[in-house]
Amino acid sequence: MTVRAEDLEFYKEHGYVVFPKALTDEDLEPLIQDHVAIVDEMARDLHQAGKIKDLCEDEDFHHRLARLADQCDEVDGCPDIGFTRRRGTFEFLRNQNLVDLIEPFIGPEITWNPVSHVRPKMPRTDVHFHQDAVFTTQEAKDILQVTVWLPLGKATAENGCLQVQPGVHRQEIVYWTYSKDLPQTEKVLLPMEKGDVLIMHKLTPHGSGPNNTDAVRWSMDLRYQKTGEPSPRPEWPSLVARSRHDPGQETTYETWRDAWAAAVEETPQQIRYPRPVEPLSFGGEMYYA
Ligand SMILES: O=C(O)CCC(=O)C(=O)O
Ligand SMILES: [Fe+2]
Repeated sequence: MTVRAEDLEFYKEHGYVVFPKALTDEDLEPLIQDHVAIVDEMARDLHQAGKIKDLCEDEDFHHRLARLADQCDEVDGCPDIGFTRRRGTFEFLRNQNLVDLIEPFIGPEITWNPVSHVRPKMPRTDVHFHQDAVFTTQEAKDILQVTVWLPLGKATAENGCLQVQPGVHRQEIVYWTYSKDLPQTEKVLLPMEKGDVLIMHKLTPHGSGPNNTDAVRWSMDLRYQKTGEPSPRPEWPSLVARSRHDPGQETTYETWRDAWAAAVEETPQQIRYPRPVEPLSFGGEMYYA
């Protein structure tokens, strides 16, 4: 799919843009199959530890993790990308259709950074409004970065699709204290289908309401930045997803996998960096072009 001038205009004005049917089932299948396997492993481990009675093998991908959680309070998600470091997931992070969409927003030298998650949003849970710009070290606070959000099934008002506050990014302010000081402006619901991709500015406030279904709302939220700028989470590995200048610089699966194995050995828990206490002007590049 090509990004049109009007898509970039919409993004500049509203701070987000949705690309319907940007990815095919074929693009998403390796990623989904990795997570089918991850949930299956979780089920077997829980069963072996005597924490669940039913493996729920007949449940589909959208329900199985929720049925495991029904049986065991300690299940509230699944291990994240760098902890499972599967090949299909790695390949997805640098999928050509995906990276083609990102390039007009940050340029041809594209790095995926580790402020990126697979998010099985469980029944009843919600996400408070925030800007993604706050998840960073102070050293990397001004980098050019976009959030890429995509559902692995249907995301609806009922299961807690993403919501955004359009236009707030144009204030060029980082609300470091998270939800507390965010301006109260219109919230727009973004129902999305599997295959749709949202690209969002790092200063756009967003969140999601409760998942009022008995299924998991699976999604990925990924961050991509211009290569060469500091990482917002330097203790965990990034990967060069595309380099037009020197494709030889693109990270291989083995390098990424081994770097993550070493990094989580050293830093197993996500670090919460100190944040300024007041909203502050954003000092970085707002757009690539
Ligand atoms: O998936 C959600 O509900 C929220 C995700 C989020 O905050 C993000 O993608 O940055
Ligand atoms: Fe976010």
